[in-house]
Amino acid sequence: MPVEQTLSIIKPDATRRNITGEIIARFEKAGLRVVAQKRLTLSTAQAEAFYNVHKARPFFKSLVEFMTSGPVVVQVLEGENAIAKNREVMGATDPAKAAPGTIRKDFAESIEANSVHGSDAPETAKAEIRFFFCDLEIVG
Ligand code: IDP
Ligand code: MG
Repeated sequence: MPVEQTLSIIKPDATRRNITGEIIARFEKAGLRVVAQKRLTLSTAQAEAFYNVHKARPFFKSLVEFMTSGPVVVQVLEGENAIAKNREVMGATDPAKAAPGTIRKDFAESIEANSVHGSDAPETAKAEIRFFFCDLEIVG
């Protein structure tokens, strides 16, 4: 299986509850390695740009407000099949539909405040990593 990198965000509902370590442990136990990481607060313009693909969706404004409501931890995760593996560990978008043992099943507060983001394909992973990190900041 190919070694991939994917962009992960630990969202404001999780930083507020001080559970970033528990979430990172889930990634590490699944064989994903944190090769870049920083904590920051997104501006409205940054959150709008990051979620631009969803700008026509009814939840867009609320999503941007939520994502700017507190700090996030942005990370590059690396490992075999990292993009799909991360999505598996995260669970479905809606915690009510997420499989047992997934991050969203165990930690998400709602379909919006669902604790984590993960890239969904190689092209989006590349663009989302570049959105937050330069090459110097990614250390395998
Ligand atoms: P994903 O994060 O599982 O890839 P997307 O469909 O890409 O899900 O949606 C991006 C984010 O938008 C979700 O993680 C969640 O925070 C929010 N979101 C998605 N669908 C809804 C909804 O129906 N209501 C409110 N927020 C939503
Ligand atoms: Mg998505």
